[in-house]
Amino acid sequence: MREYRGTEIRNIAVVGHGASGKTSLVDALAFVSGSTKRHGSVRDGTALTDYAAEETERGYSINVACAFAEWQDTKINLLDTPGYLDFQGDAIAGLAAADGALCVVPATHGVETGTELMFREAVRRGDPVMFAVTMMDKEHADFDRVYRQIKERLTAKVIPVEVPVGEGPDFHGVVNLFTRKAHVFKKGVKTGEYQETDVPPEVQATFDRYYQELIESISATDDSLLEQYLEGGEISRERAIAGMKEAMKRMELFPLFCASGELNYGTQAILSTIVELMPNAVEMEELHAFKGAEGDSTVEIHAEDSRPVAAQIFKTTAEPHIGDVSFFRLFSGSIASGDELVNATRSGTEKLNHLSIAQGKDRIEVPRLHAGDIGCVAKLRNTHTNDTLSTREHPVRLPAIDFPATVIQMAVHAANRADEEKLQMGLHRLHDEDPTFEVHYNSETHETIVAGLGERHLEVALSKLKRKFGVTAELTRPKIAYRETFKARAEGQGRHKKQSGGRGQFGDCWVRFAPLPRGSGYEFVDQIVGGSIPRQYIPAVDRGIQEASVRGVLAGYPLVDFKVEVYDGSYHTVDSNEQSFKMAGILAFKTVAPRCKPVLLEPLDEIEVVTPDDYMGDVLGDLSARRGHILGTEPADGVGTRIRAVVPQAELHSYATSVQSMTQGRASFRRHFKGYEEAPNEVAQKVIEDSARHREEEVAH
Ligand SMILES: Nc1nc2c(ncn2[C@@H]2O[C@H](COP(=O)(O)OP(=O)(O)OP(=O)(O)O)[C@@H](O)[C@H]2O)c(=O)[nH]1
Ligand SMILES: [Mg+2]
Repeated sequence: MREYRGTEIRNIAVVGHGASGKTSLVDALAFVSGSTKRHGSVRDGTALTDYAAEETERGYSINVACAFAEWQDTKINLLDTPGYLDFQGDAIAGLAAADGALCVVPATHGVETGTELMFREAVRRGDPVMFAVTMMDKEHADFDRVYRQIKERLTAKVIPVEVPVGEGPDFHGVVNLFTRKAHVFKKGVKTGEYQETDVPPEVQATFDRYYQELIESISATDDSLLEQYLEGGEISRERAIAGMKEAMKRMELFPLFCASGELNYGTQAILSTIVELMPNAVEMEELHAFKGAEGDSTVEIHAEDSRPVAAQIFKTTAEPHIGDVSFFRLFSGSIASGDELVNATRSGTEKLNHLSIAQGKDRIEVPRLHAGDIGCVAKLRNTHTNDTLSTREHPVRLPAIDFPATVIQMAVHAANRADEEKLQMGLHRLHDEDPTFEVHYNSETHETIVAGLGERHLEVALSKLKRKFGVTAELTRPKIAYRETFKARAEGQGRHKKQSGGRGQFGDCWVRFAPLPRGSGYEFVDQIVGGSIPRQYIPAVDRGIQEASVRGVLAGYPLVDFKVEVYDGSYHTVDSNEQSFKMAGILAFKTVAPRCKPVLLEPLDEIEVVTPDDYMGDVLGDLSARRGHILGTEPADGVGTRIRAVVPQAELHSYATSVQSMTQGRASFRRHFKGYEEAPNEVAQKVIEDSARHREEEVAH
């Protein structure tokens, strides 16, 4: 394979809703270009870019995966992305590595939530987008309907550049509006071969209608073209294409194509169009990187070989026998196999052994990669997704990919206790592989918590744990980290006295407890006068109280937000020591705490739901049913309404799943910890009873 320079490279993310035909289309594009020898299939588990065991087992994409098609002296890098919302992080990573998006919409189902989401994300990033209506061969395929849907739901600036010949089982060709030629495919031949003909009579009327629309749309984006058009002049194909490419860059036009990934119909036209209309890797949008490991000063990044190297890792996969494979976009400079680079974020060096490009699961070694290209390398020592590799002379950090925030949390346990250590290691490796999969230890509930983008996401993570790290793990509903606090002041004594043969123990203190405002924590005030407790023993009283307050008196949850004043006590010249005064502190807590009107505090999250207005009533009603307190609503640009509410964590379990099903997957939400509030009495009673039962069970065991 020859070397490609940036001007001969296109980086395209293939995005869309789940099961819209992206993986099948990528396979078809690579196959008809001749870059792969075999046309794989998602159903058989042989598709080029669905090669992870988790993907072939389930029949859908989970990881962003790279393939390429060499076409018309150009290397088209295709980033196949997952459509399910649970794996959205990888779809965002795919867009981050690309300069343009191919948004796939099935001719049968049309525009769905995932289509909308990914289209908007591509536009937000300023990437040109082409639409491909796939599955044109399927029963009930309807090109016109999908076109209208895109127009209504996504953008009025979509414009067909092709017309299908036949639809559904009769689909057998595409007519290009620019060339006025039809590609007619022979039934049963799946190699992408076609015959070129004039516009078939049965599509002439549609052709004329769409042709008119196309030329008007392009003219509308360019004054000189408009003038030419209004004066009745013919617009040449070259002028029209150049006009379209410019309009696409400004996101004023989004061309629409049609194809069947299964039959390889219409795929060559898509390849040619990517070469013609999509920006090459050197034309990428303006990009700045931060200089050095810290600091905000930036430097412009250009996809030129002569510039310093800057490559960003957008995906890492951990494989049992290979180790980590890091996929990167080379945004600037050129690299050769064996080069040594630095990771400015983590300040280590990395050697690029066996520099490669990926064709699905196959990695093809290459001697060199030029600015703008996408490649991969195995076994980097300490470089993870989102890190930048650059040179020692010009260390830079590219802006981090903005991965979506997690929406679901579960507790995770190794099925076999002996595997606990392997579990922790595996979980952290999974996080390195996928930044949207998070792990942390909750020291209040003593549970390891995993967080992700949905139930499916966490379930797939468990499969990976088993396959890659040999650990069987289970997910359970996370315990809620309740706390306790006081509502009233009280005072009393803690007296520890023990006489056991030799030297005794003696400690005695008088303390006053008082509630503090929410979030103040713990405060200890020494008010001893006249040495009723010697100086050196006072910190021991403090320690004793703190130690005891870890288990509150109501339900054993940590006691917070209170003040302790120690104001009197007594001691014994021989028998007193630190240990005795710590015991006195513990006893004082046990005596005084129950008199301070202890109450249960529950953790609350602030959540923000963005929903189309159609579902607003349902979402609000549901939030109220979850004891939510609505803070406010406001319009959310182009989507519907943004609702802000504070909801107890105990009521938010599997909220992500409920809100998805309530809104047909059209709402999105974010949550973050807000604080603690007193739990309503009936909630508190239940928690206290549960905790008492739990303690009884523990004693019984
Ligand atoms: N008849 C027909 N079936 C297709 C076509 N493209 C895809 N399919 C089938 O539709 C199903 C989904 O296709 P995929 O290519 O996996 O879709 P995807 O968009 O990659 O799905 P995710 O990875 O889940 O986002 C598979 O069973 C394919 O075989 C097509 O053009 N025609
Ligand atoms: Mg797929």
